Amino acid sequence: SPFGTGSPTAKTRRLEKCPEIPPHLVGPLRIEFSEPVSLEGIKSQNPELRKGGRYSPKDCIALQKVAIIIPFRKRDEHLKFWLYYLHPILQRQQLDYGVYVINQFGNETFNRAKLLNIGFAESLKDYDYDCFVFSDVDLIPMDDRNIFKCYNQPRHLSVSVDKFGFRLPYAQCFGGVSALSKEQFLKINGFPNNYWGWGGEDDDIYKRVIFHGMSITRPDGIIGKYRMIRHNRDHKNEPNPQRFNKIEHTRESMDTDGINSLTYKTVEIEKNELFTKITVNVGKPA
Ligand code: UD2
Ligand code: MN
Repeated sequence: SPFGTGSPTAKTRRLEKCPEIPPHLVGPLRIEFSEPVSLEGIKSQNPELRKGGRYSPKDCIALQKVAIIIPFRKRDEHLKFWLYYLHPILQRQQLDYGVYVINQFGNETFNRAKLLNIGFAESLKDYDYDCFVFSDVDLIPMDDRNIFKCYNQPRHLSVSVDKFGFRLPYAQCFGGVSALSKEQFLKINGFPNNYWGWGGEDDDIYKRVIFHGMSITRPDGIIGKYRMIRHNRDHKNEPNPQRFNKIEHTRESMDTDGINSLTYKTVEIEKNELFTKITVNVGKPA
């Protein structure tokens, strides 16, 4: 050939960035929880996953490195459905991602926001993530165009959940599933560590975002559809009676209570095939 050594082979060709719009998305998805799913089945359906629930596209360079952080205790059935539905979606979204299940050790009161802070810190020990998606274990997107990535402002992904009649319950709602870049997360000093039990922590996080001059972006109500697996309130996650008082004081507390004051003890790190499970002792309410 007059053009030198010939066309580049698969081995020597430099990968290009993945396209802004992932080409294999399908749009609306059928999500149901009537048939149980098995971990073995999920493994065989996702052969390209690496240890610890890691993946990166092989044909292009992912636009973002995303850690997905799930606060967890005794929700194994929900986690199976989450893994069953989310792994294929995240691969179609061409993300370089890892799944981190942050499991609260012991039987003290649950602390969702502190577990999320721990997920941020622990996932960064694993890989140089630049985006963090925080997701409840029981929330499954109904449309794969709802991309698990970060935007120029913090993003709320679970905007129309079936349990709320597919509507945003209130304009400041930031619970469920959210995405913050590393920079956005550090700007708000992460999440509060002192909300024990159910409720309030999501509103505190919303206020941190607003008080730091940022705003919330959301997909539209069609792309942002979600199903929540039906459940009862868990033992040791009763509504926190202090939540109303605490969210009145976010402005004063946010710069001293957060990722800069986070303390915990790691109990165990398990790199499973479908996810990394990090069991942590978060302590108990003071
Ligand atoms: C709402 C919010 C949630 C959070 C919570 C108040 C939405 C859609 N969800 O969810 O983000 O703000 O209110 O705290 O707005 N978990 C366990 N084990 C437990 C307890 C909790 O794994 O024993 C985890 C699990 O990931 C669960 C999440 O914490 O999905 C939130 O708890 P929930 O599902 O009981 O709260 P819910 O549905 O009212
Ligand atoms: Mn729930």
